[in-house]
Amino acid sequence: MGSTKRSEFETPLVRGWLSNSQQVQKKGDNMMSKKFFAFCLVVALMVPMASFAAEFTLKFGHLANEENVWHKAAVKFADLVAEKSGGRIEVKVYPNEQLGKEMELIDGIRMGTVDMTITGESMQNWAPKAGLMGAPYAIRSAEHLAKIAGGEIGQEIEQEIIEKIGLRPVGWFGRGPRNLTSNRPIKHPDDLQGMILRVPNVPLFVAVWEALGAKPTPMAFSEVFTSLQQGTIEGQENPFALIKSAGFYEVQKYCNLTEHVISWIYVVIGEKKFQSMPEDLQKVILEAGQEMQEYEHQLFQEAEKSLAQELQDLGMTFVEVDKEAFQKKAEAAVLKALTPEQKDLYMRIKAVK
Ligand code: 2Q2
Repeated sequence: MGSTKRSEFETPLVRGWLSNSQQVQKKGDNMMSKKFFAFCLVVALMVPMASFAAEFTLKFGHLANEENVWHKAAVKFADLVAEKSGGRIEVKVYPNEQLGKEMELIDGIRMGTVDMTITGESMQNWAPKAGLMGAPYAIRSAEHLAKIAGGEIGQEIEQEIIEKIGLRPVGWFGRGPRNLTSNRPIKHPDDLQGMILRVPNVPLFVAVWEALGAKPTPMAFSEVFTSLQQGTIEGQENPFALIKSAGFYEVQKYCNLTEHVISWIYVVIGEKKFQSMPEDLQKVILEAGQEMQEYEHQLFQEAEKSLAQELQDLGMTFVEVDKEAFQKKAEAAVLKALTPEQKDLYMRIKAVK
């Protein structure tokens, strides 16, 4: 490297210091002394940091933005963990898929480059039972959802997620119904006619929307807004909360009330990372997860009260759909797509009163 290239440490102050110290040195020593100075600076900066460093630093990435209750709950988790562990665990939260897309984060946790994320039915790609978290028209209401996610079936799914993916759920968040947004009203499956529709990477969603007559395209969440804006996709489907926080109302006129999926989502930590922690810190993670879940449930319920009105105030037109027609076609497609083991679980979900 030529001696003309300035070191990043050469602020005016440093340059003054360097030129003074260089006066007493031979010309050939200049590069060496600059490098040595930079080295000393780095060491000096690192020493105090090292003495305060946490024993475990957990990188927690997710797809929602700072406005979304998921993010607020994630930040709450980080605070709770810091407090309960007396600073021995630090959780760094990265919103907006900054740390990677949902699928990349799952891979990252498996490889050990990421530690935590928020994920749900996309885990179907590794754990078949997780696909049932988002089976269209299986869960009927928030009450039904709480019985499934918080009951035996939820535990069974959590167990499979730990065993097959190596992700350990530390809390779950209930979600509002998923609705289809578009730039033309969709009242009946017949109105879809080849509509290019973004879906998350969930094989069951692809199968169902194909059967309904659309052209479903799996895509990461962070790409949806721009793709809608540019018209490479015509619609997407999500609960009110993400439609609002991601600003989809700016690029979609209609919110068609299909309410096709009522699901929940998990906050997960890599099982290997979790098992590498001493027992007292594992307890901290699980306790903080539980408190985060309660905190999120409150925030969620509060937000849900006004989201429909807010989206309409922001310019979206709500469309009542022929839900029976959607449900009939979707259910037939679900039954066709499921393996016998998945079908058993689907039936058990539906049978819970
Ligand atoms: O549309 C999305 O990307 C989100 O609603 C979620 O990521 C979706 O529900 C699934 O990918 C969850 O695993």
